[in-house]
Amino acid sequence: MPARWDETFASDGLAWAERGLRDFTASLRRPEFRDLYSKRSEGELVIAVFGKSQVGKTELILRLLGVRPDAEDLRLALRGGRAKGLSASVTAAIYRRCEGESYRLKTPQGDHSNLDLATLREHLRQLRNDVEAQTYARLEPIEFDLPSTVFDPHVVRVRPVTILDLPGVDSSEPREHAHVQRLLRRYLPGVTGTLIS
Ligand SMILES: Nc1nc2c(ncn2[C@@H]2O[C@H](COP(=O)(O)OP(=O)(O)OP(=O)(O)O)[C@@H](O)[C@H]2O)c(=O)[nH]1
Ligand SMILES: [Mg+2]
Repeated sequence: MPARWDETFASDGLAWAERGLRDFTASLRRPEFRDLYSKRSEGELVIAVFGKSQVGKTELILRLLGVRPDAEDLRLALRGGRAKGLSASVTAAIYRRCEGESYRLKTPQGDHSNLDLATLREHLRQLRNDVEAQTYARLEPIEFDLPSTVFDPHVVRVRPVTILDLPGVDSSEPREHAHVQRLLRRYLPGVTGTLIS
């Protein structure tokens, strides 16, 4: 016998909606989408930063997260050896603060911890080579753990927020265009909001 709406609602609160969202989330086949939706259902905001190449998207995110403006070596490493003016971020990325003193980079190809900045830069250089050679086509965000020493100690995190760094839409490197287009088509419809920089 079908349950009456008011009975279900009165006894179950909004649990039915949460169950529906869980089932929907579990049904998503693409793991990177599933992860973003589960963050949303946990109340975590997911914001994507989208815009042209070399306009300061990565810099904006680092500053929003509270990375110190004078952490120049980190910024250089994140460019993966790319000269100023050339497109730098080659795939979607998420940055997090961690308590240790070293860097960690997690990609679908491996989880690299205890990194110094020179090694981090080399991993990113290799990743770019793989994207350009079309031997890397994974769309999950790569994840950076950044040590607390590069953060301004006065910045307070008020609410969980995941900021997704995307490569520039008009990258200067034609060999990465197809990968970038796939990333944008994949992520822009699924996030809570988009910052256009
Ligand atoms: N003066 C100044 N320079 C900035 C600012 N924001 C970024 N830059 C510089 O502009 C360059 C590009 O910044 P990124 O943050 O790498 O730009 P992006 O949009 O992430 O570039 P892609 O990853 O290639 O798409 C870097 O050399 C930054 O140091 C800013 O507000 N002021
Ligand atoms: Mg960038």
